[in-house]
Amino acid sequence: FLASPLTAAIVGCPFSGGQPRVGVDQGPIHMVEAGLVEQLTELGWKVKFDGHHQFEEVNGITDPPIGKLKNPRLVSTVTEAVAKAVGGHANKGELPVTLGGDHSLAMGTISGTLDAHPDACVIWIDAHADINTAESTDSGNIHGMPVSFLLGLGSPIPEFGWVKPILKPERLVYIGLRDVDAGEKRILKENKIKAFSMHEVDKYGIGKVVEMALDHVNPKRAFPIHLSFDVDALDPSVAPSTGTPVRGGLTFREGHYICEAIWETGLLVALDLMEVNPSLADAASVKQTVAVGCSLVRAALGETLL
Ligand code: 5AB
Ligand code: MN
Ligand code: MN
Ligand code: MN
Repeated sequence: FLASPLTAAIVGCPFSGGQPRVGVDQGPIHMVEAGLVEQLTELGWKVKFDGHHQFEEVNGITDPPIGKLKNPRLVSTVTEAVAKAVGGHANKGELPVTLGGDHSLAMGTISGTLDAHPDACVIWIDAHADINTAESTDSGNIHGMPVSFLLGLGSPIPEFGWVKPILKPERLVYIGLRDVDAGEKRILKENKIKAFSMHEVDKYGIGKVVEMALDHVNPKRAFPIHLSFDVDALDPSVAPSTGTPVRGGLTFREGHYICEAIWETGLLVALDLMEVNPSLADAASVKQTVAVGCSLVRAALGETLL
């Protein structure tokens, strides 16, 4: 699905409007400053990076809540722009690597991927399911909702009219869940969405879990894969600098194994690395989290241990 020479397009998204904590917009800036572009070049990729996207111009819009949803117009405007950027790269056979920023951005990245690769499946690595609807959300934070928009669940919101319900429930699988709201559990069951929580990771081991996840979402290993990785899937001891840490997460190796195994399929067409927040925790923790973010991206783009 990718054109040669293999080209990665870094889509830096300094955006935090999908959640209340400042600083997550600095995640992509720190990851690029840590040398991500050079690291991917070193791996043999042609890397396109024309600077981080500029979202300031929409920050001034009048944006009262719609129902419980916070910053709805801002999130909609930004994610639509991200969809165009990611879709543009994917349609040229490039592999978009979107750096967040909060996970509401995935509304845009996955829309962009599916525009270029309508058959693509989504592997969502997260402590959370991010599948609340406008009705089920308690927090009103849209980073907890992108999946429901992509699936077309919940009542339509005119301000998000550009988001097409293009993701089918059977093309979505989760790994790493451990903090799922009651309403989200109901939504997962009702829509028969496959999820491997930390319970299954403990029970079967990560190797088997990734195999079962691929068997579910990509039985013939024929569909392109969009990997959306929320750094909070990792245990807070591994990735402390993130807005909604939850204990009991993936180890360093389990997180990397997922990325390596998906790269080995030869089917990866898009990657998100989300929710790195360099303003949370001490300097050493920030450095550690940024470094882990970069190494997850490298693992997903073919870095091997031998
Ligand atoms: B993240 C929560 N379910 O809806 C909500 O970090 C948390 O992108 C969402 O996974 C976490 O606010 C969103 C309680
Ligand atoms: Mn670009
Ligand atoms: Mn999360
Ligand atoms: Mn998330």
